[in-house]
Amino acid sequence: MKIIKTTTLFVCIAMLTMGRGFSQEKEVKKLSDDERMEWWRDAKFGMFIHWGAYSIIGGERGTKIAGGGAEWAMDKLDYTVEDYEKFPQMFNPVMFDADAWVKMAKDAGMKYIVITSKHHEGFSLWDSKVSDYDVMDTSPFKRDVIKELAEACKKQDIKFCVYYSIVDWHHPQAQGNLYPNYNIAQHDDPSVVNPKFPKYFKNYMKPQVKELLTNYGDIGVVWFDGDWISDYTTEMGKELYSFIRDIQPNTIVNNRVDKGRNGMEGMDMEGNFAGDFGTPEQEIPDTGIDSAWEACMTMNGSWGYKPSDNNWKSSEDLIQKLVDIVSKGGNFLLNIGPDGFGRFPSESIRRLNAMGEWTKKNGEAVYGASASPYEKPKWGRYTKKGNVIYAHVFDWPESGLLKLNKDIKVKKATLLTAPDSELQATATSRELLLEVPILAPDATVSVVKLEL
Ligand code: FHN
Repeated sequence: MKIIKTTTLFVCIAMLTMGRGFSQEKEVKKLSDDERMEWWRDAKFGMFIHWGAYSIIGGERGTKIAGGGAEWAMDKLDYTVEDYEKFPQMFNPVMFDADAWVKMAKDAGMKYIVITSKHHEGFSLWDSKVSDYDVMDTSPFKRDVIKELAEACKKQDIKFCVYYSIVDWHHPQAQGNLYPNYNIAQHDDPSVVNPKFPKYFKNYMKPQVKELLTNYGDIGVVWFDGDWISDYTTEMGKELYSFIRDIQPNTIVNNRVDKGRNGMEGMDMEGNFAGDFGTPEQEIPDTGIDSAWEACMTMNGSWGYKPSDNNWKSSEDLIQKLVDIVSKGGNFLLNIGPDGFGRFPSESIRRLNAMGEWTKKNGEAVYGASASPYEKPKWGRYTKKGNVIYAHVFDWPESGLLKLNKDIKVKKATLLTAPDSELQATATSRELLLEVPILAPDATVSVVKLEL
C-alpha cells in the first residue's frame, strides 16, 4: 500500500463542472494521509449499492438461474454483447429516488455510500462523454443517477463514493470482443488478453474516472474492482492512483486499484502496491489487522438484485458482524441490490431498519472506535475509544455476572443505555466480575461502558 509523505499545502482546484449542482471554484486543503483517512476510519459503516442493467434481469434467463451474484448475468447466463445490450436499452427505473435511498442509509447508521457507477457489464450510470453505453444515451431513463445520488448525499451530509469496474464485458478493447465464448476460468488466464486493452485504459477508463472526479463534487472513495484480469498491470494501477490523487488530492482509493490484493482475504501481499485500504470480501479476518481495511458483504448471497435468493442473513447476525469488524479495526460496507424499478428489496429495508435502531442507541461504541486491545471474549467483543472500553455482549450472562478481562482497571461501569445506574465491579486474580441485570438490555448486542 502506498504511504505518501505528509506535506500540508493548499491547492486551488478550478472545478469546471457540468454546471449543475457542483459548479464551483473550490479551495482544497491537501491533507496528510492520516487526516485524509480520518472520516473513513471513524465512519465504520457504509452502504454498497450494486445497481445496473443486471438489476432488470434478477439473475434469471428463462428457467436458468445464475449461480452466485446476479450482477454477473451477462457472463453466467451466456449473453452475447448484442443480446445483452437490450437491457441497458430497457433501463427505466421510474421509482428511483436518490433522497429516499440516502435517507435509508443514514437512518441505518451508515456514514457513506458506494455505488457501482459501472460494473463489469460496462453500462455507465452517469452522463459519460466518452461513452454511448450510458444511462443518458442508451436508456429511456435519461437521468444521471450519479449526479442525483451525489446531490442527495451532499444534502443529507453523507459521503458519496463510487465503485468502478476495470473489467468491461462490453467495450471491444476490454473484454467485449471475447463474448459469448468467455468463461470465468479465462478471467485471469494470461493467454486470454486483449492487446488493445492499453487503449481502453488510456482513452476510456481514465477519462471516465476523470469525469466522475470532476463533475460530481467531492468523491469520498474510488472503489475499484476487476483487478484480477491479466490485461491490467501494476503499472496501470500506480498510474491510476496518482491520476486520481492529482484530480482530488483527498480522495481515498481501495487497494484493488493495483494488483496486490490477496484474493478474497483482501489484504495486500508483500510488496509495493498502491491503494489506501484492504478489501476483504464476504469474510471477516479472525483477528485485528493493523492497517486500514473494509469488509464488504451481501445481505443474501448476491450483490445484484436476485429475487430467487432467499438466503438472507438475520439482522442480529449483521449487527454482530458490524461489531466484530469494528472490534478488529475495520469498516463494514454492507450491500443493497435495488431492483430494476429502483426499489430496495423489502428484506433489505427490514434489516436496515433493525441496524438503525441498534446504531441509534449504541453508536457511541462504534463510530470513531478502534480495535480491541484485548483478546476476543467468549460472550462478545470489545471496542475502544480514548479512555473507554465498550463491552459488546452477544451472549448475556444468565448468572448476572459478566466476566471481563482482568487487565481492565475500571473506574466506572454502566450500561450504555442507562448511564445513571452504576454497575458494581469486583477484581479477582483471574478476571474482573461485573454485576449486571439478569435480563439483557438489548436482545441482539448489549453494550457496557467501562471508563478506565
Ligand atoms: O465480481 C465482483 C462482484 O460482482 C462484486 O462487485 C464484488 C464486490 O466486492 N466484487 C467482485 C468480485 O471480487
